[in-house]
Amino acid sequence: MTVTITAFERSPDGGRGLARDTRVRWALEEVGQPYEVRLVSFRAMKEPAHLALHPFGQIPTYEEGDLALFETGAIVLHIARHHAGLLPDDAHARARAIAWMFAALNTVEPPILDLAIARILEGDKPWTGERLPLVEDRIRVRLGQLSAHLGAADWLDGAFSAADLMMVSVLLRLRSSGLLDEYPNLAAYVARGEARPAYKRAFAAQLAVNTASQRSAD
Ligand code: GTB
Repeated sequence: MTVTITAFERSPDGGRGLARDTRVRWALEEVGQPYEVRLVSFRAMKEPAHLALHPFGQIPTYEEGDLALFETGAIVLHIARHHAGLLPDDAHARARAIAWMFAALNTVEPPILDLAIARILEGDKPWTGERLPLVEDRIRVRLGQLSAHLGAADWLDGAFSAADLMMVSVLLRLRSSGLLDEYPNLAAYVARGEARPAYKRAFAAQLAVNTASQRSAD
């Protein structure tokens, strides 16, 4: 069955892998599922054809036969449940891996998104100087807790799983802030994720799109 995802026609990050199609591409690469990509412009994302797939007018979406999904957590979990390699077989270990996926999205990602909003969307506000250290400290609390859990382990709970794919994807957004470097085991954890051949293929694929769109704009 053909799998089609959507991605930015031109990502605001210029292809640094921060847009959320990268985590879906990574999951598909990990399980060896070929996929097609439909590129969408910001305008097309808000038009009825795309809104029928994604009620919030965002990317990525996932189509497989008559199944259409949005939300990267749901998409990656769907891929992991239907292919070997991203979730443990043991029922308890599987449930824990899913719990860590939720933790990445619901507990770790929100303060990281707050930082992106504070810097990018609200960077010119008079209160930004006071707000930024508060937001950064909330991230440090989460990173400290995550770092304590990970300790010297390679992955969150045994072998690499969709939990690590999601957590590394979320943490990657912090790279430019320098915050990750305050936690050497987390920096090494993210580097381990990025070193996976499947991640490299996913990154290269989204970069190729953005390099091509940059060329056509020149
Ligand atoms: N909760 C949803 C999910 O996980 O699927 C969130 C999806 C989402 O935020 N999609 C963004 C989007 O479509 C792209 S990934 N935005 C357009 C819109 O809302 O109109 C977020 C993103 C965008 C850009 C960068 N960047 O340039 O660094 C990083 C992340």
